[in-house]
Amino acid sequence: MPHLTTAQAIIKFLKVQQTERDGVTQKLFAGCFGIFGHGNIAGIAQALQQNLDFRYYQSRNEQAMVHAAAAFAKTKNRLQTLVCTSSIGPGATNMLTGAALATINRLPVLLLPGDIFARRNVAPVLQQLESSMSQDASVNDCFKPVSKYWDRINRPDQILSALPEAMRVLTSAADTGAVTLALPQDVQAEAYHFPDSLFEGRVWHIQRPRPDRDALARAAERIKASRRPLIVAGGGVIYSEATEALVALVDATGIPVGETMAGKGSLRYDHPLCLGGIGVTGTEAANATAHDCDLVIGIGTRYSDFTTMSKTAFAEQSVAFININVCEFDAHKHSAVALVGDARETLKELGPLLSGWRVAAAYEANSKTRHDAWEAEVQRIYDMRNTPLPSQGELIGAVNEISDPNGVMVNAAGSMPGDLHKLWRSRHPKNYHLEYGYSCMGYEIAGGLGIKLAVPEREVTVMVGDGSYLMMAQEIATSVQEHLKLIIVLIDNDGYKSIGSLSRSLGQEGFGTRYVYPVNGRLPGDEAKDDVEMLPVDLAANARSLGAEVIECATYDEFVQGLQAAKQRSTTTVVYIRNDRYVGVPGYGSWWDVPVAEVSDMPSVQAARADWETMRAKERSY
Ligand SMILES: Cc1ncc(C[n+]2csc(CCOP(=O)(O)OP(=O)(O)O)c2C)c(N)n1
Ligand SMILES: [Mg+2]
Repeated sequence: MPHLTTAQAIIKFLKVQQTERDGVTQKLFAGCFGIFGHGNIAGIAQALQQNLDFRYYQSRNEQAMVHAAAAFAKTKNRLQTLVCTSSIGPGATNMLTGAALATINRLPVLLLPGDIFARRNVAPVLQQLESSMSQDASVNDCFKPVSKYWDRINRPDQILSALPEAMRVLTSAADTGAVTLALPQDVQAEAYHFPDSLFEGRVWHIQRPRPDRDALARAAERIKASRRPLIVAGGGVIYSEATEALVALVDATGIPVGETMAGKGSLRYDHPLCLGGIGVTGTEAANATAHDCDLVIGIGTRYSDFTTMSKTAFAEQSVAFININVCEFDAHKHSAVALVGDARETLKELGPLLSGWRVAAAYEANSKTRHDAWEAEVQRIYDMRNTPLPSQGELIGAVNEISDPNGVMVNAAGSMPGDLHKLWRSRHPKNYHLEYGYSCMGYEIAGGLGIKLAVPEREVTVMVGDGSYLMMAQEIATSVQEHLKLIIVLIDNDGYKSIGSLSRSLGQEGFGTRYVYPVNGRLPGDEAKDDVEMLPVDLAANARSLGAEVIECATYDEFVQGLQAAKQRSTTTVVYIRNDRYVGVPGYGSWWDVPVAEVSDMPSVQAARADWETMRAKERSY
């Protein structure tokens, strides 16, 4: 019966938790990120100090450390993750955005925010949210809707039941996300005689559930009866390591594949039936195929509005769905034949039931033609040489061609996700790391840090816009501290290229999306064209000040040289370049429902509203 503080017992427990899948066993937690304050200094911080075999990493911002943990877990296909400890109050609430991101992307992270005194006599402690209605309220209650499991540990012995529940959720393919254990600062430091059994190593077997046999038979019949089936490959394909099983099914049946943001890389870009990204940010090839398909086979996708083009992508009147998903909730979306099960095992069991069946030769040939035409379009954009400022498409091309094919590229928000979804040539399933469940500005560098921690042997290239960079760049310092080298491609266009273009599409002239000085108390938008005064902000100098090496480039050729030089450096290197705010990659007939003001004095808004109403009428209820 070891006599330990609650915090010591938690760390001792976490150290011996393992996962196993396909016979491979590994530690569930690779360590702990944390920022200390009075809410965790005597508890978790003290426990980490006396458990140096459980690696502690500093971070500069609690939100960033949760992003790093989520990116780490994503890179590890959710078989491993990191713990995040914070103080109480602002340190804790800084983690909320990270928690939401992890839960929405179905990525396991364990959050240990400090909490107010359980014993209450000294309340209100510094940073306590007081409530006249209850003494059981704290800011940590905000974690409830963004956590898949939430608990507050008011007595040391509560961890005996809370920790196993937390582990169950973290290791559940269907139910994973952020797990929050709020730890009152007094309880963390309180000792208790914990039973030895708590610290016996435990292996959490990650299951590969098989789908219902009858449902599988129904799905096979449905596929054989289809004429223009299309697979939508989501993140589940990659997390389940089902990419080879997918290739086998595609090769055997001739069914083409469109990929979601999380699913891109399910097939190599040069597979003849890989149609690339699908949906709002999708390719001409995938979206034309989606428009006419009569059967959608969704694998490991939750069908966000980006995937369904706000329910307009699949336009065939009789279109039906088959969903392979380990999560029952997702499997049943769109009145589908639901195959509730692991992607890899389900594909393997579906294969024999389709044996001898293949799509019509003309359909397959058409898919291949579309693939080839799309590849030519990508090359056209890669080869564009816009002046005086380069276009984003050609910069993406350079990064794709120069980065290590075995490396990882990470991005999350701005205009880049859409361009990357279309243009990035994925060479392996982990080549393209897009956080697009939450599309959170500020994820990029923190996420890159988590990825590099997960796969230190791989080259990690962070692609980040100036807006995202300004929101959260401070983890450059952590990457330098930990010798976790990142190549950071910083694309500066003095504001929001993405929201600027969205704003113009709504008739709103880019209002509030440019980083320029106000004129007569008003911030100029795109209507002001070049007649604006730029700000004296120097992001290259900023990156240098955080400890990165910086290569400033002015032209495409300098950018190519800069990328090559960055690969040779041993420390985090920022390749800085400005790009054109207005030269974009075409939309290829895509649409996204962003409601336009119903009444306005601006004729441009009224016109946009009329267009919106036409498209709104096309939205389907599948
Ligand atoms: C935390 C957060 N706040 C706001 C948004 C909405 N948003 C999406 S993209 C964007 C601008 C991104 O600017 P930048 O990183 O410079 O990329 P660019 O659009 O210029 O490519 C904003 C404000 C968001 N996605 N995340
Ligand atoms: Mg920008």
